[in-house]
Formats: sequence, structure tokens, C-alpha cells
Amino acid sequence: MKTIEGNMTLTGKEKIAIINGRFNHIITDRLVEGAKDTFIRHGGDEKNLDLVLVPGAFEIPFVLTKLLETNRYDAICCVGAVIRGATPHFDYISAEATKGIATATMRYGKPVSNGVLTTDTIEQAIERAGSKAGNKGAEAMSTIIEMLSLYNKI
Ligand code: INI
Repeated sequence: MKTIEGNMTLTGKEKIAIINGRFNHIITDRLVEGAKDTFIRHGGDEKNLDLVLVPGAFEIPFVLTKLLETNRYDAICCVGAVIRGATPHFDYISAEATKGIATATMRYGKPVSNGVLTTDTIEQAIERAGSKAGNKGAEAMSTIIEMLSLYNKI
């Protein structure tokens, strides 16, 4: 049986963008740090890493689609933090961000990862932004490193 699997090593030539939904930036800045650190640790060259800031998670799919259209990037890592409040806003924003990221990924056929936190509380977000439950930005970057390698093999 032949197994086809991505590896976790970058050559230094890959061009990757991070899109950060700035809303709840105390959290999302930590996600960007985690993603950047993972990119560099796995062999990425910092000059090939761009950070694109958008106001919130709702705007991520639009900018993601625009960036994919340019064909400038090999893969794109999306981070953001949607935290539940007193109104149904959370449900609309998180659903649109998730659906939009998935739609753009399928449409442009490039590795994209979803590192947008959707949490009930700020504490849950802090736990996932570099403390108790790891760093979801770092995980999102690891995912596209593996997917990019797999993409190049198939
Ligand atoms: N955007 C987020 O990224 N996280 C949130 O928790 C959030 N809340 O709670 O409102 C949020 N709202 C802004 C939204 O993403 C858009 O920027 C805004 O609706 C304008 O389109």
C-alpha cells in the first residue's frame, strides 16, 4: 500500500499569508505570534510571510478570496477570535467566517487553514491563544505546512 502524506518542512521559498481578524486583538495578536513562530521553526523565510489585517472575522473570507485570486501565495492561514456575547451576533459572524473560509478553499484549490476561535467565553479564548489549550494560530500554521506539502505531492 502506498501512503501519501505531507511533511512538516518548508524549503524557505513558500509564500504564505496570515489573515488576522483584529477584533479581540489581545487574543488574535497571540494567534499571529504562534503562527509566525511555527512558520519560522519549520524552515520558512520571514520575508516570504505577509500579515494582512482585517477588522474582524466576518471580513476574513472576502480578503481571503481576493488574496487567492492574486495567486501570490502558496497557502493562507486565517486567524481570528469570535467570542459569544449577549446577542446572536456570535452565531452569524462565526458561521459566515467558517463557511466563507471553506468556500474559498474549495474554489481556489490552495491550502487554507481556519484558525478562527469560536468560544463561549474570553477565558476559553485565552486558553487557546498560547496557554492551557495551546495556540490555535500555531496549529493553523502547522496544518497548512502539512497540507502544502501534501498538495505538492498529489
Ligand atoms: N468580530 C470578531 O472577529 N469577533 C467577535 O467576537 C465579534 N463580535 O463579537 O462582534 C466580531 N464582530 C465584528 C465583525 O467581525 C465585523 O467586523 C463587523 O460586523 C463589521 O462587518
